[in-house]
Amino acid sequence: AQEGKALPDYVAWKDADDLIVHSQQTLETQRGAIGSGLVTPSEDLYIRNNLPAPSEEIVADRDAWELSVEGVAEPRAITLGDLKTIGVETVACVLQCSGNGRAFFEHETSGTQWSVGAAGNVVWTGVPVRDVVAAMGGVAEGLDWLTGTGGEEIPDGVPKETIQVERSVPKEAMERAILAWDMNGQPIPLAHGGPLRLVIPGYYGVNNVKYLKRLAFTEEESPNKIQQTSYRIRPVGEKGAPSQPSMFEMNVKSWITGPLEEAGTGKVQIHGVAMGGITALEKVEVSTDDGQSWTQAQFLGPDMGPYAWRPFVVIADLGQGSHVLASRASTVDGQVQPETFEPNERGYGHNGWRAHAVDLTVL
Ligand code: MSS
Repeated sequence: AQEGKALPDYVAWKDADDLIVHSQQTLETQRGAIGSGLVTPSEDLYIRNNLPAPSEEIVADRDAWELSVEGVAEPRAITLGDLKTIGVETVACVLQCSGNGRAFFEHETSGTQWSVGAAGNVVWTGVPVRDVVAAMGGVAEGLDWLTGTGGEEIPDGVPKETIQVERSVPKEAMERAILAWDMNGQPIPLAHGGPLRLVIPGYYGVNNVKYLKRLAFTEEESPNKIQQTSYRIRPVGEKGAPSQPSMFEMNVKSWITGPLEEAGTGKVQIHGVAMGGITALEKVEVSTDDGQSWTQAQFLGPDMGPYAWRPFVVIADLGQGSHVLASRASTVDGQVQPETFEPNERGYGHNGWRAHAVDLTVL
């Protein structure tokens, strides 16, 4: 692990060589370790916890975990064991922190200085939220938000609104949301939200609530700080407010994962990963001349669906000297990764291709 920090105990099973340990609660995948990886191995996946992870006890008897479902015609508590009998679906999607790319902003930002590695492509298995809702008589009338509450214990005396991880997303997102118990074919590790996690394909990481203990259809967004004022795109220097855009749908983005520093002359394989957010990708282009000309890249491996990322490759003939390598993704509905991205106070959502470019020296 870089930065001279050892892996924290609760993620001691991770691959230290592929990770950057920013803090006990924030670990990033190294850019070079992403490579052309179609599915991010759990050992390499980034970690972002707003609160310390709960004790391992909560994954001792996974099927006994209880979820309270509210805002449906027949609200009730249901165990994970019983949820498994309602339905099952597998979805591949990018899990990406809202602050991924924060390090590329030029203004000073508070928060973890993520480069590209607060993201991974993950395969989740669980029950579709729409099936759970159907089994409980449908969404009650007039409730526009789907709210998930995390299972971390809130210390006595701390008002829960100030720290509890509870996120609301527009109700429509329930059509593709799942309540997941498996990640990459294994029971979800505690660090990634086991025993039960709300997964909202195409939405930023923060909406994918770990240790899910309550799923509620609500009239309003959660009153908690993490919803009301945090995770909002706000002008530099301004305070967070509910009127500002919340970190829901992810934008189109790609980045090169290799080579990152040096290469020999002759043919060079330039590879990376690209994602469309909530829309499928149309193409990725690569430039080796600082964005003056672009070549269409080839996708590598199978298409795992619109919410997954796609590894790509371009083979280029590069002469000795320095080259600026950049990639630019576009979606089937015409969104194109922009050259630059407007600064925002907390440094969220950066997808500008120029800042993500690589300075390569060909020897
Ligand atoms: N959940 C809970 N419960 N808690 C916490 O803290 N965080 C968030 C999500 N969820 C949390 C939750 C965030 S913020 C993110 S990114 C994610 O998660 C991460 O994941 P992983 O698994 O990687 O660690 Mo930013 O937007």
